[in-house]
Parts: sequence; C-alpha cells; structure tokens
Amino acid sequence: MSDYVQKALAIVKAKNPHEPEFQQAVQEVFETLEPALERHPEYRTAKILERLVEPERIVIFRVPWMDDQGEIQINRGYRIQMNSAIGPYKGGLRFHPSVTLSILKFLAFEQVFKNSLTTLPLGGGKGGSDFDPKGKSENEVMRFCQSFMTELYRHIGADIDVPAGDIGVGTREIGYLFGQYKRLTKEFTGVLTGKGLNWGGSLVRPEATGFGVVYFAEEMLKTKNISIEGKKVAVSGFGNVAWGAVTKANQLGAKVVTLSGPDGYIFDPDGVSGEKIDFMLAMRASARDEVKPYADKFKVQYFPNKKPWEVKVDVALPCATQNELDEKDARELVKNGCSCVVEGANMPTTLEGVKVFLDSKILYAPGKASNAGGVATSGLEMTQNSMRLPWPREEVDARLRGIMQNIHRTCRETAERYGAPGNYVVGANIAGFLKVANAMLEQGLV
Ligand code: NDP
Ligand code: 2IT
Repeated sequence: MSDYVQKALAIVKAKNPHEPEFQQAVQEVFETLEPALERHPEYRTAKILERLVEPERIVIFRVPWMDDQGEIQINRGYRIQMNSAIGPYKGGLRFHPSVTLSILKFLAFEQVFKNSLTTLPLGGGKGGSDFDPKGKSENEVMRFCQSFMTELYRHIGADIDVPAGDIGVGTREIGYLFGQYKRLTKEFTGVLTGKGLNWGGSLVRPEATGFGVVYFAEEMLKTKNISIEGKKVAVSGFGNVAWGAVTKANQLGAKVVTLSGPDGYIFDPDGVSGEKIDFMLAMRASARDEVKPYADKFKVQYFPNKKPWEVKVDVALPCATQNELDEKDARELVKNGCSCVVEGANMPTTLEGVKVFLDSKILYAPGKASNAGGVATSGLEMTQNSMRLPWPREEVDARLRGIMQNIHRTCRETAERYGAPGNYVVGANIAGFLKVANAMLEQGLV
C-alpha cells in the first residue's frame, strides 16, 4: 500500500474506532485502488478517498411503538446517505437485532460502488433498525414500520433517497412503510422499491438478487468454458437472496445441496428443488430463526452449529450475512475442489478468506459485483414508476441478465487494464470507484 492509502486508512480507523465492519469494507476497497490512484493523481489532490468514507449525511432516530401487550418499546432507526454523486441515494433497510451504525455504514459504503457498477443513475445509501422481527405479530410489525416511517419520511423522496428491502425487510414491510409515507405526504411516488405488484412494484424484483448471482456465476464459469449445468452448489441462508439463487440454479440445471440458518445447515443430496424451494418461503415467513424444519420435513441430514462450507461442491454461493465465511472455511472449500465462489450476501467473506480465494486463483466474485442484480432491478422499478408503465417479466429479466453480463465484462476488463487479470475484486472496486470519483470531481468540492 502506498503512503497515501495507508494514511487514509489509518484516519478511517482512528475516526471510526468502534466500527469494525465499516473499517473492513473500507480496507478491502482501498487496498485495491492503488493502480487507479497512481494513474490519476488528481484523485489524491482532490482528497476523493477521504471524502468517500465520510457519509454525506446520517440520520439516527428514535422509533417508539407499542407491542401487543400494551408495553412501550423503543428501537433505534438509521438512514446513512452515503454518496449522491451519480444519483439519488439508493439502498435497502435492514431490520435485525444485530444492526449497528458500523454495519449500516459498511453496507452503505459497499452500496456506492455496487450501484455505480449497475450502469444506472443510483447513489448509495443504507438504513434500518435494531428491531427484531422474529416472533413479532403482524400488527406489531405494522406499528413498528409506521413509527419508523413517521420520522424517515422527512429525509427520503423519489428523487432524494429511495430505500428498499434487505435482511428482515420484504414486500410486507415495504407495504406498511409505503402506506405510512403516502399518508404523511399525500404522494403516490416511487419512494420505495420492492413494492407489491399491484401498487408499483416490478416483476422479477423479489427474485432479482438471487437470479443475478447465478447469472454472474454463469458468466464466470463461461470464461473457463464450463457450464453451470450439472454442477453441485452450496448455498447459505434461506432468505430472499438464497431463494432466488436456488430457483435460478435449478432452472439452469445445477443441483443445490445445502441451505443454512443461524442454527446450522442441511445437506440434501437430491437437491433443493420443486416444493422444497417453496418451503424456503414458508420457513422465512414463519420468522423462526432455523433451517432445521427443512431437515425434519424432507428427512435429510441436519448439522447443528455448522456451516455448509465443509461440503464438497463445485460452486459456493454465500447468501446469508456478513463474515459468514472465514479463512478456515475458504481453505476447506478450495481443498475440496470448489472452483467458483460468488457472493450473494454483502461482505460474507472475511478479509483473510478473500485472500485465500485470490491466492488460490479460483473464480471469486465480491458481492458488490455479483449481488448487484437486486438494486439494479430496483433501478428498473424506479424507471417503470417514472414512466408509469410496468414492463412484462421477460423485459425486466432480460434487462437484469444484460446488466449482470455487463458488470461481469466491466470487472474483467478493468482488472485486466489495471494489471490484475482475473481478479474480480480489483475489477469491481476500480470500475465502481472511477465513475463515482469522476462525478465528484466534475461537481466541484462536494
Ligand atoms: P432475508 O431476511 O430474506 O434472509 C437473511 C438470511 O440470513 C436469513 O436466513 C437470516 O436468518 C440469516 N441471517 C441474518 N443475520 C444472520 C446472522 N447474524 N447470522 C446468521 N444468519 C443470519 O435477507 P436477504 O436474503 O434479503 O439478505 C441476505 C443477504 O443478502 C444480506 O447480506 C443482504 O445484505 C444481502 N443482499 C440482499 C439484497 C436484497 O435485495 N434483499 C440485495 C443484495 C444483497 P434470520 O433472519 O432468521 O436470522
Ligand atoms: O444490498 C442491496 O443491494 C440491497 N439490499 C438492495 C437495495 C435496493 O435498493 O434494492
């Protein structure tokens, strides 16, 4: 690392001492930008790195609501408006008890580069709350969402900041949030994405992130003349992204043999297909924190407190959460002959794990490139809302596939151009960075 990058990183660590996830995300990006900074000294003069790590704005707010027993509950709400150089802030909302400022800042930071890669005019943001949807009644979830929006609505808008779903936030929550936004503003606009189909949502948005991950995997394998058909795939998680990935993997003839939850993983040698995929939706809707019900229902092996990365597979798709795949897991995957790791979750691999994948020269795609299909389809939802014209499924899916192919090509070409052929981390980070950095330069001292 050059002196400049080292210093910039040291400042980030000193200024954000209690934010390990944010530091991790910044370090991963900064370490790869060197060749771009060398070629473009103007970024350094303009202090682009220092600006990128300082959110344009953060809103932190109280979310009071009443539970079904009549007891008052208080949660903390957040919206990080990270960067609007290339478009309105855009990014999901996460409702999970583990949510902290550090986690949302890392997600917002990643989002800036991811959104830049989509080729759509989307800035970067993220938000959420430490609210735990697990075990909450429908009415409690609604009251929480209404209270959350009662503050958030002041800070967002179809041309300002457009939130969507993430962990713990799906169509149901987006519905309650949208309803409250409409009451408060009298406006029916595309202020949120991931909406229901009858009120402005886009076809394919629910599946989009997982579909995009598999389209990306397909492109990566093609560079080695390998087809995804017949490949054995390990998936982690059983939520929205995992469901989309499993669905598309099946459509393309691959066999998914694992799913996981915070409780452990299941191994299904016959493949997660057909009604078993529908059961993933039922498990998620039940708001239980477990994948074990799958093993009970379909009589397959269940490994409590274990991660699926010990299974021998050709392709691994981590789709649960951050830092779910560490150095040891990465070594195990590589040792067992896994030749392609494509991230569906945001930052699921630790820095040490990433190094193992890069050193071993297997195909490895960072989430900001491979899971961009979700936000890209959110961008397509915004376009349809602006036109007041819904597109048919085929049109959205074809555009999504085209965008994923485009991101793949951009990553490869950029990595090549900057002296790291085959390195998707370098390709994604530099390509995502250049567009945002240039927009910032062109807009003056912002
Ligand atoms: P869901 O809420 O649908 O599913 C999340 C899954 O991960 C659940 O199985 C959840 O179990 C599990 N999980 C959550 N937190 C933890 C934890 N701390 N430890 C272990 N498991 C955990 O979320 P999504 O599928 O939407 O999101 C999954 C990942 O994909 C996240 O990293 C998200 O940021 C990323 N992503 C999502 C996009 C989207 O459009 N939805 C787009 C791009 C990326 P439980 O909730 O029961 O704990
Ligand atoms: O991490 C992500 O890209 C998302 N959760 C989707 C964001 C969006 O605005 O659709």
